Amino acid sequence: MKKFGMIVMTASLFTVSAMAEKYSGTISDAKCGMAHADASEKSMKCVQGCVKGGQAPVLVVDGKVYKIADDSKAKVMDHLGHKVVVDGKLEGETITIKSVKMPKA
Ligand SMILES: [Cu+2]
Repeated sequence: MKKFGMIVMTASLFTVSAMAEKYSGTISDAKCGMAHADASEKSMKCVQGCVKGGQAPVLVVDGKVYKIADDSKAKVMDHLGHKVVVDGKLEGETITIKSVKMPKA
């Protein structure tokens, strides 16, 4: 963790725009999108089912659906249907994820 912090600090000296940002949202799937942004148990089960069925996981933030970069998908597999705070970088419609946390209820 310490090493990571150093890298972030060093990087921020050069460019601010490349820094990761935090996004609060819900992990849903590409088929159901915003329909599952409520993080209810029913939504959770559907998202898990859809992703197992081959749908891509997505992040829903404030009613907008963002794709998750291919190399970041593994990071949300434990959080399908959950409300999460994602630390990552948004490029166009796709988010690259550094870390995923569940906010304290
Ligand atoms: Cu679904």
